[in-house]
Amino acid sequence: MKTVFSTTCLALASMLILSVPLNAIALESVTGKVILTISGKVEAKNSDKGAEFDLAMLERLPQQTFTTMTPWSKQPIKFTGPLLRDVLAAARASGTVLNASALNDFQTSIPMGDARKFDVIIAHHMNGEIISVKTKGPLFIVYPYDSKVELRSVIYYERSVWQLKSLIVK
Ligand SMILES: Nc1nc2c(c(=O)[nH]1)N[C@H]1C(S)=C(S)[C@@H](COP(=O)(O)O)O[C@H]1N2
Ligand SMILES: [Mo]
Repeated sequence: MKTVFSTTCLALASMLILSVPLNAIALESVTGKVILTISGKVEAKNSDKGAEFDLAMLERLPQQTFTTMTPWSKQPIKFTGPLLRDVLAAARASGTVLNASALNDFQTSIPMGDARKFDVIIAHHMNGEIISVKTKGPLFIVYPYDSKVELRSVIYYERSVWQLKSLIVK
């Protein structure tokens, strides 16, 4: 009886040890079109390239919505998307800098600290609609410019990558 019990305990314990970390590390596989690839220093990979995301995966993360003035319009714009820090956490990214690239080949570096300090989002909806590539989509890195004076500067406007396609974590 004692042996059966300890064997069961051992089996349960090893199942826990094996399954918990694996579930925590694994990133679900992509079923739709890949719109964001995070490579470099990421631990949760779902492809050779790194951590790939389709729209549904980004929409399953907690969503933030804010309305802010921007350099792109005279009217305030409502943006919705997951927090950059939550997307990075999903990819288990650790590093100091993000090298962001856009569909139009624009590139810029974003300090990782921005994701912690500010509620930066990777927006996939603008004024309640999917963002078309023509209108700076499908993904747009947006800072809550109206929430802090310091964010209304060219430093952060330049880091506001529209048509975002990839992030390399350095
Ligand atoms: N994809 C993409 N994102 C970009 C840029 C760009 O050329 N392509 N320009 C950056 C710069 S330098 C600024 S100041 C802001 C505003 O650029 P815009 O007025 O040309 O849209 O977007 C940033 N994001
Ligand atoms: Mo700029």
